[in-house]
Amino acid sequence: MLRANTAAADSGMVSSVDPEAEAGRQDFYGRAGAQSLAPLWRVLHGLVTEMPQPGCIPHLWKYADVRPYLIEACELISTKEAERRVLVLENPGLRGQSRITQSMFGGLQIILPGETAPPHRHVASALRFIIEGRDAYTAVAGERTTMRPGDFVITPSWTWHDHGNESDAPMVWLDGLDMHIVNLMAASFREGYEGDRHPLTRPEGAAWAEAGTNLLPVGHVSKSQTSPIFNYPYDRTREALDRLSRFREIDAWHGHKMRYINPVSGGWAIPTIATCMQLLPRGFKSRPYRSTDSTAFVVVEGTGRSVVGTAEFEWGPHDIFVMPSWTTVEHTALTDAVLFSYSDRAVQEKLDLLHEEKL
Ligand code: 1HN
Repeated sequence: MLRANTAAADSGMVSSVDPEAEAGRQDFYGRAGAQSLAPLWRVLHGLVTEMPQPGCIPHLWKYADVRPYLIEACELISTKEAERRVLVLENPGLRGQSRITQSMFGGLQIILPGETAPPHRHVASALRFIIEGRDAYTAVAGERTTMRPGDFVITPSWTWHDHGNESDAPMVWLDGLDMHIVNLMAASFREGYEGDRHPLTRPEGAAWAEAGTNLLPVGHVSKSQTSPIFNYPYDRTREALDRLSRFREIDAWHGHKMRYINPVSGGWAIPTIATCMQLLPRGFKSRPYRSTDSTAFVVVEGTGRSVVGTAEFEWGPHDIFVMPSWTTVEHTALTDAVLFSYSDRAVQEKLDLLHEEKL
């Protein structure tokens, strides 16, 4: 007979396992297994955990340590052969899985002067956050945008995209993708384009003219839940943060933090990936905060320190660090500092999963 404490005992919670009774069950487990049946009571507490078990751990990538590997990769493989020359930011708690957090992909892509990355499309949505170099382009659905450091660029789900660097310096950006969420639901498709470039069908700046100034063309119909703006330029973001900081009371947990929105709906710019930019004024020390959306941060400007759980990170421009789910974070800004961040918050909010705690 099933005792009330059996589930706890079998999951290691209580040490009152009766070895005789357990031995007697083995035969049952074997026969049930042959029928593709398994006892829930042996796994229940691992399935429904008392608290988030993020798997990913706090981690800091210093850009100065990473950059030489990006340069070396350029000598070893072309964009043509690699398709995308990306070094994956592998969370040390999730090695071999191409995850920066348990739900998000993060990688650094480098493209050299004169190189192009061929067109393709996929169901996974992507963000690019520009780290180094200027004036390379990405083309999305037939429209080019020129990218500069600090720009936040979107590749919406299932849109053709290719990249090219017509500048005279290497260009590096962070790629953030949601394919682990897509793959959880076995909803992934990918397609390569015949030819080196997808045709340009719209002039550069078209998307911004249509949706970038709190105006929309009369009769505009949204094709998707993703923002029609696909480049949020840093100079605009930085100016907004600066002006904001002059008249708004600072948030004790987040500093001056703005979310990137789809201006049509007011929702997140990408339906699956929450993206934010925050200004931490010099000397600001945030109060402890935790939330269930494991988050990757990219330092845009300034220097500071973050305590993430038991880890302590000293960061400067271009460094990248991870705050796992339900792990307390405290930021200290040594100079005025600007942090970009992305997470699965957009999904958790829609599904009523998000929990947060402001201490
Ligand atoms: C991808 O398509 C790009 O288009 C970058 O630049 C990184 C990582 C995994 C899967 C697809 C790109 C990617 C990616």
